[in-house]
Amino acid sequence: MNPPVVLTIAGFDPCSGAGATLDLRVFADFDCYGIATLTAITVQNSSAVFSAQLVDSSLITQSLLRLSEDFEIVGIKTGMLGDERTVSAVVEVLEQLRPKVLVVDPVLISTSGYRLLTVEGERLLLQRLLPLARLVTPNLLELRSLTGQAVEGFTTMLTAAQTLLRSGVEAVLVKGGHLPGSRVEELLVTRAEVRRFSHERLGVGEVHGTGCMLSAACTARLALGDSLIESVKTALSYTQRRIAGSLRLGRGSRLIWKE
Ligand code: PXL
Repeated sequence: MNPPVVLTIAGFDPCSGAGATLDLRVFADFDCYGIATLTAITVQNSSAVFSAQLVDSSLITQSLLRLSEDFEIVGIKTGMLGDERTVSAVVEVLEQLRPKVLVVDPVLISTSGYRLLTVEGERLLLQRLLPLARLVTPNLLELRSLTGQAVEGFTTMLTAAQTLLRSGVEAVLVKGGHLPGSRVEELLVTRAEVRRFSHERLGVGEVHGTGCMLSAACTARLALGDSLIESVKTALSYTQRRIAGSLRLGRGSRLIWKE
């Protein structure tokens, strides 16, 4: 039987530590056939993002249309989208395609402080992309920015996640890694239930691309037909193992390698 075809719509990180090339590695790990539409070429190394050239939105539209007329795309993930023109090009195609599995990683700002989505793009993502999505995977800073609410602990994390559900997205997975403590709490919130996942902080130091990895793994598992909860559990434990196996190849953050 053929593997499911899964698409990432994301930026290019020349370190392969995040973005589309990392997503393709994750899809392959889960025996999904990965394809990609690039939204941007970034200039970065393992220490920082320095600049980015966005891909023309008409090229993105053409790429999405050509891929979707050819393949039966079972799952789609979005990562770095850059600006409002890209978000609206992506939304316009996805409103036609109505993919069963759409996972939105709301990539806003790199750890080094470089903006990967404009403010107007963020507004469009909230208003038009999230209503099409099965899952959105913000970290605490992204959750704060998307809801305008302070997020300082478990209770405020839950309230803000419930606010984000009002966008129309089916589920919110909040990554709690930015909160202090020896354990990391992750929270999955749908209209029907709240699940809390907790694990020991690995303490290996800054690892690049863990958010991309988690959302790509969720996309692959959902495309393979797992339930939302099973997909998230599998994706979280896979990401933990990969963080444990990360390497310091450059002078900055560790990069994902093997388990
Ligand atoms: O980790 C967020 C991210 C996603 N996509 C691209 C990136 C980054 C962070 O640097 O460069 C292309």
